[in-house]
Amino acid sequence: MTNTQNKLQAVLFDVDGTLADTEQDGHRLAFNAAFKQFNLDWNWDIDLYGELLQVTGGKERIRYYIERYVPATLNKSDLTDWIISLHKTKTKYFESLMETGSIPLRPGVARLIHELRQEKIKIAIATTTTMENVTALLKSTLGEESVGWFDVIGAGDIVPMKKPAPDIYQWVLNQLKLTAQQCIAIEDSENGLKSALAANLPTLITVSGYTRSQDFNGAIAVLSDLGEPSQVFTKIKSIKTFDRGWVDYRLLSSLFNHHN
Ligand code: XBP
Ligand code: MG
Repeated sequence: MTNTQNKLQAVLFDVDGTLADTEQDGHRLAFNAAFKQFNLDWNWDIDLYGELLQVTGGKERIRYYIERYVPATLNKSDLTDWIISLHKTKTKYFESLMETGSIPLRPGVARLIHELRQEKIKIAIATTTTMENVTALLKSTLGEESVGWFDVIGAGDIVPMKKPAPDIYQWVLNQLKLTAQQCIAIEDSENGLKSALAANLPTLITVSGYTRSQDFNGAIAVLSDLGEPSQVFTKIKSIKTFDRGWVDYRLLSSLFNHHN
């Protein structure tokens, strides 16, 4: 089964919730800080933000919030530009927050990235968030040079349709010049899983703060996290049994071969 034709060639990582738990104490706080700067009395608390997360993309999320909770704002003549500028301010706050180093990578993420690089397996990113945010997170957690470790980074508005549409994964696969059958995606959310599956990618889920109770039908495995030898993952669902409690290249390859 493991000739080069069907050997695992690349791992495609989602960012928010997968590399780091950025939503509750990262993006949410940055949105609220931007609202304050714009003299808005909006406050996205933890529960409300959980509801708003069903809409991927910050600008799209702001628009959804306006439509549902503050529809009078729809009368603004320059609404689209205003949302863009509010979101730019939010991005600045998110970048500053990342610079403080307050959001760490999730268990096993750094270890797996280092190992995949050593094994010469391509690594890529497919995310809804902006390139500025990806860069800020990578630099603060893995170091200045880490952005260059990724063969492809697909982020934000590079495709018109955000997850759960398959566009961002298809864009990354095109850039990698690989097929979905040569790769694995790692995701944390139902929207992310839908997006990866619609691009035909076998997908491993590591659940995150807001996504624990979502529907992960179709995933090749659902785990608590990527695990470490000293802090093993909990298996929630899997098509196969594991001989270890941390996701490494060997475990990913065996999941990949089992799926193919
Ligand atoms: C991430 C998102 C993003 C972030 C905010 O989803 O939905 O919208 O919450 O980022 P995924 P921006 O992990 O599925 O990619 O404000 O930069 O859009
Ligand atoms: Mg995610």
